[in-house]
Amino acid sequence: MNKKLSRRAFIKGGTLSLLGVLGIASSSHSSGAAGAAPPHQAEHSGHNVMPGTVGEVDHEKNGFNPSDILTDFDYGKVSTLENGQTLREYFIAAYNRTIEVVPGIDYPAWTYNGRIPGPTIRCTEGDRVRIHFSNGSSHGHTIHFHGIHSAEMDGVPGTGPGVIEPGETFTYEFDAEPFGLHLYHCHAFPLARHIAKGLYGAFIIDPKEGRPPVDRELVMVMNGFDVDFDDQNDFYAVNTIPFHYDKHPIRIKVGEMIRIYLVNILEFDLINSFHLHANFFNYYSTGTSLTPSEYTDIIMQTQAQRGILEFSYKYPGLYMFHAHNTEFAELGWTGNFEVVEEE
Ligand SMILES: [Cu+2]
Repeated sequence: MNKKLSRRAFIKGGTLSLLGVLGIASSSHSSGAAGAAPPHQAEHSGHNVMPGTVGEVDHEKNGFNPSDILTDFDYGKVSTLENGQTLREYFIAAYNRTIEVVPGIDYPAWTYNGRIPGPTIRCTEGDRVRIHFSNGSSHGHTIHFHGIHSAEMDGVPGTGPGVIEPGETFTYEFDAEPFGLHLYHCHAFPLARHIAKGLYGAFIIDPKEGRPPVDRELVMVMNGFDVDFDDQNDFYAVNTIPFHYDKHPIRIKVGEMIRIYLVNILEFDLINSFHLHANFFNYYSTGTSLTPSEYTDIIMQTQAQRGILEFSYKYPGLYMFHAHNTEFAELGWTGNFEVVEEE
């Protein structure tokens, strides 16, 4: 890619014309143009509210699909310790992997378990969490968990095991607290590079008594990709692939209670946001209380900030959700809920 083709140039030069050079064009089409669109878009004709990318990335080759990541919770290998405490063991390996971020653009990513975001680690407050980490990549990495634990288990260079070098392993272990929505990420330096390359994931600690039941729970990790390595993002997304939920709307039913675990790990930009169309949601900042901190249709998060959203839709239809930083939305961070009547 031309080094001069920075993100600002993308935008200044008119996103679509420049993206067109890269084999990307507006997929916003009228029904009359739908016949010329690739088959997957014809199927979803009318869903692409935003201009976006044409075609589909190779999810199989990538090794993960953002539609599956939404509901893919890793509860670990469960057993009981002698003291009666629940032990959850997780196996996380860091390795390099090429990810097709948008059709035709491969990104040399660093991953936990070959996917971005890494596995959604889920446990209950008070559980013993044991993470078997092995580094199969070509660089030294760590896993730094947000939560309460000893310095040795903090996953930062210079403390405890420090950086886990290629070929090495380390077992992080701690009691899960406090309940809430947290995250984990690599803390090796340069930090921005290690995060931007893809080493992060959501970490959910459920309250002992659980949260009130809902119909569906979804995980959304807001991220971005700097594909030309100029320390500016070229694409933005939820769960890695720009425009994915725009092309593949998330289907829910009228009246269904939805809970979203929303984490912002976006590097290089100070603030990210989430806006829900034609609706309002209860927001639980960091998920550390069962009482909502806000009733709103937009929240903003800086890097590592996270929170839980709860809502249901009153009317059927197609509803957008996206960053209200419109620049981010136009570069991929946009999606749709397809709300259908109860059958
Ligand atoms: Cu790293």
